[in-house]
Amino acid sequence: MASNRLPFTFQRTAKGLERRRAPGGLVSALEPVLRKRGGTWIGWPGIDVREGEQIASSSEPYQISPVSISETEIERYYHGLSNRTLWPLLHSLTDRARFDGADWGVYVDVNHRFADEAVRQSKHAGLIWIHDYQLMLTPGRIREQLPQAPLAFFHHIPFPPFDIFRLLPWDRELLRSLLACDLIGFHVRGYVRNFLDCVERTLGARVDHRKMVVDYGDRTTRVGAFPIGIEFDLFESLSTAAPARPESERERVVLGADRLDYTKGIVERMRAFARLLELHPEHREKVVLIQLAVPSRAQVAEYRSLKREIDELVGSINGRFATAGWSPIRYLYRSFSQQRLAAMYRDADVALVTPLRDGMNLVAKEFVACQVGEPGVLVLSRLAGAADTMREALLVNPYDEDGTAEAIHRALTMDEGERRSRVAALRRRERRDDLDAWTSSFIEAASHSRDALQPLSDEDFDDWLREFLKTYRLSLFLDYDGTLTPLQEHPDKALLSPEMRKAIRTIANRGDTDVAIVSGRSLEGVRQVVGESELTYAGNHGLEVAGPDIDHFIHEDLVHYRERADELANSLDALAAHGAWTERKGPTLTFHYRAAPENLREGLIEEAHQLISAAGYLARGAHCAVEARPPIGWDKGRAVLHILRERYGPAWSESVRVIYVGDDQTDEDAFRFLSGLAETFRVGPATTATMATRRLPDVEAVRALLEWLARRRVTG
Ligand code: ADQ
Repeated sequence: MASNRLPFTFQRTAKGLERRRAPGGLVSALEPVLRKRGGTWIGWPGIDVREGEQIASSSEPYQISPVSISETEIERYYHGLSNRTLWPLLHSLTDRARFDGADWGVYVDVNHRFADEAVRQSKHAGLIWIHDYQLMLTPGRIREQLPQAPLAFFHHIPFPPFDIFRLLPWDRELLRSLLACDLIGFHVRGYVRNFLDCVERTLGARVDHRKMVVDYGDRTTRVGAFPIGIEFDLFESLSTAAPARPESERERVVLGADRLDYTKGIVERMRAFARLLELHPEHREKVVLIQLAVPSRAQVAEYRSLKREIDELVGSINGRFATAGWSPIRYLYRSFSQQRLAAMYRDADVALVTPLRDGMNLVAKEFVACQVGEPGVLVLSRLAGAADTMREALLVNPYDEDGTAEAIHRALTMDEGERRSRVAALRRRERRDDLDAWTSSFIEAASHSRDALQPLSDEDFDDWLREFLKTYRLSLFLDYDGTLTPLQEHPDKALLSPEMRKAIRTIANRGDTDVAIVSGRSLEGVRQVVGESELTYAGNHGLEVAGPDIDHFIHEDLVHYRERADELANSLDALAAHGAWTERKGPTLTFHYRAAPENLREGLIEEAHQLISAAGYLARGAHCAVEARPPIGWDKGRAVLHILRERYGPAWSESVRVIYVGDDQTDEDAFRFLSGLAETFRVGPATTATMATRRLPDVEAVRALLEWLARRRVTG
């Protein structure tokens, strides 16, 4: 399991390392899970651990694996991107979100470090389970290294609607990484819905909203709502065991308990309480609001100014209403033990849990578990995930001061019968859906979430392309190796299947569609292997083009490279032992190492790169190959533009629709050039980044697409 923090955090003091429990709901929730089940907890220990410093203790029945993060990294990764960007944005508090590219860079680095540590620790793991918004990029990196490992993510905070999530400049990267998981869990259905909407609209993933399954490229991910619970029995027994409240303290208590965070609505809550005292003066001198606040994120400026704001507000409300023997608000800015908390929950008449937004909120649940004596009343924000299930609470809108004040009044005056029945229903549910139930259901779902990819159907293509194609002429661009045929050890073995050939032929014969094959092979090579005379061909990644209505094109700088290519090929032949070989393509060449043994590959790649650069070529990695390309600023994107202009004139975009299907890095040049101008499809593994609008899992899916294009009907 990996989360930003370990369950405890260290501080360096004069006496040496001081260990404390880490604050917040995530640790409250996950510590018991590992305590019961064992495992390895990967996380940040709160300090930069120095050589020789021992941080694990023998008291934990699980392993600890610290990830070290320097102070400057914490500033950008944690205080920066996590807490100044993702935290407010995912809570839909967009005004507070700051976007800083330097923060993002460090977030990437640190997430990769967590991933690499998880990979190291994963040998015997039944499940790799990543937690929360600080580590959203971790799954993608793990998946690149462990294509088969069971991998799951739980998101502890809200997931906002598409219109908010897309404000994030790095939305695609985060979504793509999450889709590397087998299972992604959220607290409630609303967040699931938002997430599905985001991957569908941002990445063009295929989503089954009813089954809550996402197909993206070659992967399937299950998404689900798993409302977290608490250790109900623990809180119940702590509150039963706690000493009774002294008779002298007879004032009625309204209780708030939160990390000091602007999402928790502490300011709004205090104002609502003051409003109660205005609207219903009968509560004066009889009721107090006890607000507990755990210090949190004090390094972030917003949190420091929130603290000042609350201090001042408490002063002003107390100043306004206090009498000789009574102050309305008692504000305690510190952490309490679970025993003390349980006693305070039990003795409160009303719990005020009024966040402006909250993933779930455990305080509401802990309060309910502690109602072992006189039943209290829970006033709960509709905007907390907890409100989804805790329907028997008095639900309020925390932005509505008067409404909240009236709800507090109603809670304070509610008769015992109603209080008892509400609390009983709430307790029954929380006892049943406790932390154990949550853990089991999540782990159970994670172990069953190896869904098979749904084959692409006509419905998918209808959705994606029908409107786009409508009455237009279609110009279809297809890469060859890896797109129309599976990648083979030797290019000679990569031949079109009869079905694929038939589909291409039918499309080309329709009269309203032109087909071009754009390949890294030489022009002659690709023309021969496809062998359909009426198509357009672009060879050498577009450096040579020929086809109907197009003058034979050879990039003018190529002549300078013919001889050099021969020399380079000869020197690469020296590496040709162990099955590596050089494909000569006229002015360019490709060095293939697919047949070379794994342990020699790294050395071969490095040498090939050196020889290629020394000859004045650009070396570019491809599928088990290194390409040598002349550095003349021409790529598949330029070639596509050349073909479109030659065939349809400069205003081509007014008369034709373009579809491009490709599977490798060189096709990305075309995807980039065509973005917004075409529908583009990237074939293959979903973990690679792409500029394409959609993904196809494999060559079979390309065939399905071509067959759909072959028989599509033109509608008016
Ligand atoms: P948090 O935002 O930290 O958690 P929450 O779920 O309410 O919020 O948990 C707070 C925890 O802090 C509770 O366990 C509570 O007992 C404890 N606490 C509160 N006041 C305290 C005090 N003064 N001293 C000591 N402890 C105190 C995030 C999400 C939530 C989600 C959880 C779990 O923001 O929405 O419910 O993770 O997924």
